[in-house]
Amino acid sequence: MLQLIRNEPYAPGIAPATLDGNNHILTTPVQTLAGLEVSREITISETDDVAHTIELLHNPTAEPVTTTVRIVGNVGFDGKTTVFATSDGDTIPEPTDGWIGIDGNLSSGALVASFQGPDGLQPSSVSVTGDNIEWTYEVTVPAGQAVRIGHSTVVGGNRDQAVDSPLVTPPRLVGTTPSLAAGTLPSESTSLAISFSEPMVGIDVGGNYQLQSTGPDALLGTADDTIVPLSVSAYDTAATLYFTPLPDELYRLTIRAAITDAHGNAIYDAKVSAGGDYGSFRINCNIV
Ligand SMILES: [Ca+2]
Ligand SMILES: [Ca+2]
Ligand SMILES: [Ca+2]
Repeated sequence: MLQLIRNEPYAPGIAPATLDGNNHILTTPVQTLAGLEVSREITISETDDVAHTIELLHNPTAEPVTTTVRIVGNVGFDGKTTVFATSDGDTIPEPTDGWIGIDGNLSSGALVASFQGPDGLQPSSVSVTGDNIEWTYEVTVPAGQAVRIGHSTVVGGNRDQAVDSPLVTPPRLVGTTPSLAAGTLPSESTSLAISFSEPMVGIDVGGNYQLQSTGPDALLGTADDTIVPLSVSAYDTAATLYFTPLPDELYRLTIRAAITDAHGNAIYDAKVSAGGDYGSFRINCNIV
């Protein structure tokens, strides 16, 4: 990870970094950039494959310093670099995303980058370009004070492992009643209960679900699809959808990304994101 203040790189030269007594926190030497004393603390967790980095910006002057901090990391996946998920359910890195999942298009391990400024400070921009991830903050450090910008990287053997780190824990769809494991529901079904891995926001809003059937052309996703009216009752980790008895047909249930956990994380499912339509969770079911 490279840090730049007003495009000047933080490169503290040959002075050695220091380890704390437990060998868990690495502190890099101080370099003065744009009037700020800049250093970095890196904490490696033994238990969860997470590296936490704190960019420490200390203002030793008597005036506030406002500057641009750009943090650039090489993710190491070269030309295969793929953003497979972000916290809001799409694959677009944005300043509002709490985390970004990146891998080598399923060819190797995966990582999740999480960045949170102090007091809710959001980056002004985030991008993944080539195999670099880069985020930029506009920061004002008050006179005589310090600002810490934290970011963390989780490494996993694959997408699921990286995303299931305690740092991220996006909600998952646990299952349905009746089960959709076989891809079917009984004919004339009138309800479907959906359970999630944690309490969810927005699960009680009917508009956050869409049940559609193929319509006359027997194809899903075309203009003649029929939207099935539904109602929902929900609490905590579960929602039950109610509808009039469904005739035999192919249906698609879309669970919208507006349904999130308490931290705004959208539902994550590797199979769906790999299909390139991660914004909503879909179940194709033949009702027979
Ligand atoms: Ca996003
Ligand atoms: Ca969660
Ligand atoms: Ca159709």
